[in-house]
Amino acid sequence: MNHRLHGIEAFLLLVLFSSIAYAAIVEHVFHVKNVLVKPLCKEQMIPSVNGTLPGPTINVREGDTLVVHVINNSTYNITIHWHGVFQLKSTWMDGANMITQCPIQPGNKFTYRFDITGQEGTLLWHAHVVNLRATLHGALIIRPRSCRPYPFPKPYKEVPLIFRKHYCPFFFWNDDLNYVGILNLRPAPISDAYLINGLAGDSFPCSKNRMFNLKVVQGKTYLLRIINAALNTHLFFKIANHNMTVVALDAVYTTPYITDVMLLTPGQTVDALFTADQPMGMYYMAISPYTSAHGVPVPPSNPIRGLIVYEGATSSSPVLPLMPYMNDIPTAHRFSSNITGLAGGPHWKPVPRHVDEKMLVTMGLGLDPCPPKTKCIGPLGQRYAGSLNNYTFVLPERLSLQEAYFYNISEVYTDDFPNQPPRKFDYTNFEIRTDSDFKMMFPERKTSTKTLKFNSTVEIIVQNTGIVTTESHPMHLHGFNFYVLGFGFGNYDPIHDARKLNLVNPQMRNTIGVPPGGWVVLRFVANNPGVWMFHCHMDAHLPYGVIMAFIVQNGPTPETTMLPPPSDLPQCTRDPTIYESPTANVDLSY
Ligand SMILES: *[C@@H]1O[C@H](CO)[C@@H](O)[C@H](O)[C@H]1NC(C)=O
Ligand SMILES: *[C@@H]1O[C@H](CO)[C@@H](O)[C@H](O)[C@H]1NC(C)=O
Ligand SMILES: *[C@@H]1O[C@H](CO)[C@@H](O)[C@H](O)[C@H]1NC(C)=O
Ligand SMILES: *[C@@H]1O[C@H](CO)[C@@H](O)[C@H](O)[C@H]1NC(C)=O
Ligand SMILES: *[C@@H]1O[C@H](CO)[C@@H](O)[C@H](O)[C@H]1NC(C)=O
Ligand SMILES: *[C@@H]1O[C@H](CO)[C@@H](O)[C@H](O)[C@H]1NC(C)=O
Ligand SMILES: *[C@@H]1O[C@H](CO)[C@@H](O)[C@H](O)[C@H]1NC(C)=O
Ligand SMILES: *[C@@H]1O[C@H](CO)[C@@H](O)[C@H](O)[C@H]1NC(C)=O
Ligand SMILES: CC(=O)N[C@H]1CO[C@H](CO)[C@@H](O)[C@@H]1O
Ligand SMILES: [Cu+2]
Repeated sequence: MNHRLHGIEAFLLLVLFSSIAYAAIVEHVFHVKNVLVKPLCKEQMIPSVNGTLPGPTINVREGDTLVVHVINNSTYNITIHWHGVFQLKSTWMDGANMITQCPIQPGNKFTYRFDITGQEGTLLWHAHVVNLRATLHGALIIRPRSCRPYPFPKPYKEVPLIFRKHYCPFFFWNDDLNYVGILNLRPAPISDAYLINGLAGDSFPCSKNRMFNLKVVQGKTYLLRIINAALNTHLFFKIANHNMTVVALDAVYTTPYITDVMLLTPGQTVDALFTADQPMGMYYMAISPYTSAHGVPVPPSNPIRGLIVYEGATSSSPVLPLMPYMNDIPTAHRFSSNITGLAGGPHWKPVPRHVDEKMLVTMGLGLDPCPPKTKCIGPLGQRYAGSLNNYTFVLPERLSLQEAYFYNISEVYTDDFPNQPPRKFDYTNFEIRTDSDFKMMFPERKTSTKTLKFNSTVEIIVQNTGIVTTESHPMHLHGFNFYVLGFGFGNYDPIHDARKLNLVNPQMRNTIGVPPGGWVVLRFVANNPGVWMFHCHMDAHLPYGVIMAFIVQNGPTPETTMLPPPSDLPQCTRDPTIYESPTANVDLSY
């Protein structure tokens, strides 16, 4: 047999292999329905995907097409967002409520269909309508195309670890309250427990016998695929007596980074190798909250535990990890800022040196006047409002932003998001000295977008402010990964700090915790036409309007031009019969 092929034959074979052998269509059905569960306290009716919590894990290979038929049999409006997926040429599939689509209303369905290319690792899918992602979420695992190894030793097993919060009682805000408007008249829901893979473990009396339990073989290495799906809490993660080696963040490979503690903001993921290299025994893993807005040191309260059990272990008293204090900013910052990207690794692209759009975005909370005859919970008796360059984002109500853009429908948004805040001030040490300072606390409510030329390089300095309080806000960009060129505390110094940016091997992410009272410098290439949200991934800050949206214009070719929406894209028409308030007996006692 002649094994030698001529050039063109080899090329054709390659094409065949890459399109047939490598790219599969992975198809799933998501039944969104309300189920009765009892994870902790009393039985509760909550929305779920297919009745499981967390929802189903989706496994694909890079290059595959994912097709998910979402059938909404719940009583809520929903969308599903594929958090961190680029959605190249599939911008209508991003699932951002009122940005790329109207919600799938109760009794309706919609099919998400998109390719997953140029990224590998762990991501998550979640609902993107008010706080429904509390229970509607799951893992999205992207493995290399067949035959391509990981850029690290092959693990013995892979273990997803999904962290979330459980609320008792559970309620949703989308029943009787306007999403953006009067929402923050009452406090955010109080979390009653954090859960590891749906289990609260032995820190809670009624879940003592339900603890996540990982059996390991001594000497073997496991790939932990860790997801923080909590609504509003940054979480520390540790395993007693063991180090872990981070190999990817937000489905981008990193230089291997050894650590005994991790920090994940809501929406972030970490892939880490863990070797069972300690004496035979039992070891706790634990998660505990990180709250950067608090000044006083607070020990972690009641960390949530899971168990690692070495096969053949006889001891029955597991070793406990010592968790960081709740406001341990240095530990959080070291982990977040120290990791570098795997320059030259799979899917790596060098940092573009030329910047076309330079933005400084002041980010944090501000205030919105309390309506007459109401009692508001914010400072000065006002309501909280988000502020990005002094704008509070207001979601459109009748038509998604992307449809308004695509069909050129006016009066839905204004394309005026500024490249600078309206005024320079000492951002992190805000004090009210003048009337103009006072006005700075009350941002303008708008649906404001920023248009980017196709393929332009955008640099955003995100500067946290102390207008209400300095706090770490995890900023999430849809449609792109950004390079994180630098981090710091205080006000960004365009001379000194600019010199220290990492343009060689910065980490790349889709969600970044901006240091409390500090800044990050992000850079991305706007090579994906469509409308993309940039927002805080603390769910409670979404209705406050810590959001803006980029409109990326079409490129010069059909390949770089936005497609029309699919014919079944949900519309916002209102049918009054199906909007009965599902949670009339909301408990407001806290
Ligand atoms: C969800 O449940 C349906 C049946 O109700 C099933 O056909 C489907 O495969 C399930 N999806 C996943 C991702 O497990
Ligand atoms: C979903 O609702 C439809 C229409 O009401 C019904 O036919 C179907 O059985 C429901 N499916 C599930 C899984 O509840
Ligand atoms: C964890 O890593 C640190 C730094 O590399 C090292 O000093 C320490 O001994 C390691 N601990 C374990 C349990 O391997
Ligand atoms: C890692 O953290 C240490 C301690 O905070 C710091 O000295 C070092 O410069 C950091 N390295 C990188 C690459 O950020
Ligand atoms: C969009 O609408 C505006 C105002 O209605 C009009 O001036 C403009 O020419 C339209 N643009 C396109 C591309 O249709
Ligand atoms: C911020 O917006 C508010 C509301 O429109 C306005 O009163 C205030 O002057 C703005 N701040 C600055 C510095 O422009
Ligand atoms: C985008 O810009 C890069 C760098 O300038 C260039 O190499 C590339 O061809 C451009 N892509 C398209 C699709 O125009
Ligand atoms: C569901 O979505 C429709 C269309 O956007 C909207 O009119 C309706 O108010 C929403 N219902 C709830 C309960 O939020
Ligand atoms: C809102 C909605 O679709 N509700 C349906 C859910 O499923 C049950 C039974 O399958 C139907 O009776 C509801 O009408
Ligand atoms: Cu926030």
